[in-house]
Amino acid sequence: MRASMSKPMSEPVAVPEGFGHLAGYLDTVQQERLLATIRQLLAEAPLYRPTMPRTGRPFSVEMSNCGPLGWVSDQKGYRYTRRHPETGRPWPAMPAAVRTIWREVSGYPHPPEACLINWYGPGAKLGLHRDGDEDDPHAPIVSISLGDDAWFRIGGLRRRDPTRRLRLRSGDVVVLAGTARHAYHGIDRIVPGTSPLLGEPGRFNLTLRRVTAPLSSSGD
Ligand code: MD6
Ligand code: FE
Repeated sequence: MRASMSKPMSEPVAVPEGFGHLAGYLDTVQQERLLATIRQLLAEAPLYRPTMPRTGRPFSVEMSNCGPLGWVSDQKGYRYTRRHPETGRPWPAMPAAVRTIWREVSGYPHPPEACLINWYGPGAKLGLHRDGDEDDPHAPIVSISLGDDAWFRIGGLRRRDPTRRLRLRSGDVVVLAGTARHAYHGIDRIVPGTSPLLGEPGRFNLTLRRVTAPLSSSGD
């Protein structure tokens, strides 16, 4: 057949084992409450713009953290710190609502230690990456989206593996466990004006991580 001689039909790409997309996990009231909590945290630990290791290029995403540890990036590299890089103050405590979501969806018996807060203005994106700065490679990562829709891209364990994209909406929760925990993923772009939640274009994404490997099964 002539048609099949030209461009091959693209095959659907499977998501890696351990990937979970819990669409609409938070209802509107829960989203509004969590947003108010995030805004309070950001008054204490303001968003700042990280820079890339070596090149010092600024991220298009702005960041902050809550919890005992926070993920930071600057010319020295990626790492977890106990203090905000600009204010020098300890990160604010992780809100109970966030810890509850972790408990409900992570399937992991120890609490999260870091909650990275990403802010995407219109035009911001997050390049394809793997989250690999945590000592505990078995703990999943859980993410929560608030505000405008985003195109999330996920591939496999190698950067060159085929990828597929999914639309994340306000209130969605994503779990990267198992193989997916180590898969390449990123945000191509947000879709400004798709959610009324924030009252302005943009998107928050919270990613909850266990950083240290628990010493025992003591529950902390
Ligand atoms: C974002 N998310 O949704 C970026 N990482 O804005 C991530 O990079 C991510 O959603 C690890 C686990 C889940 C995620
Ligand atoms: Fe990530």
